[in-house]
Amino acid sequence: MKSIIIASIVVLLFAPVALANWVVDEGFEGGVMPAGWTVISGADGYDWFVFSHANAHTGSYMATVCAYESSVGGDDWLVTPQVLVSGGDMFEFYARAWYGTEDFEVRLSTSGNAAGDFDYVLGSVTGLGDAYVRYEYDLTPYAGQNCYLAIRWIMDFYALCVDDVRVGQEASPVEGATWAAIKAMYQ
Ligand SMILES: [Ca+2]
Ligand SMILES: [Ca+2]
Repeated sequence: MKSIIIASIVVLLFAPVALANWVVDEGFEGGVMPAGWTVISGADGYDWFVFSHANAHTGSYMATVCAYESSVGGDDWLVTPQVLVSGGDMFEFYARAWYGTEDFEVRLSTSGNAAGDFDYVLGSVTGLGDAYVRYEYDLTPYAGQNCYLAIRWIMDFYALCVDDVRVGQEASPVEGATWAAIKAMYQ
């Protein structure tokens, strides 16, 4: 009985820690661009959109963008909702080329969500092939700031596919360790 009471107290005390989780966790399974997301097209009028295809990383849907003319295509931004960043937060996603290879940048804005606001380049990828690769970026340097994250496609062959975009962090494992430590004290 004592252990049940202690366990209950521990759960109550540490529930907020356990709830710390992804602020954005988007697999695009709603079938349309989710509320709060923004897309910015280059000159060709082809935008990022949500599409059902076997190229999805998980489920049926992914976000994708294509272009048919390299002269005007491939300056296309997929922008997350605004997120208040906490220390230890990550920006992660999966990306692949439709075929051939594709190039893209990963950018962050601490102001607005227009293309010119993304002053910080978190990563620059060239030659991504047609198998999914997981990318992750530590957002700790931006803790305490309201940020937008963007994937800016730079056309190489034809199209870029993105799925399972997350901002934040996994539920902390700390509560498990604390629980064990407190149980040990009373046993
Ligand atoms: Ca998906
Ligand atoms: Ca475009």
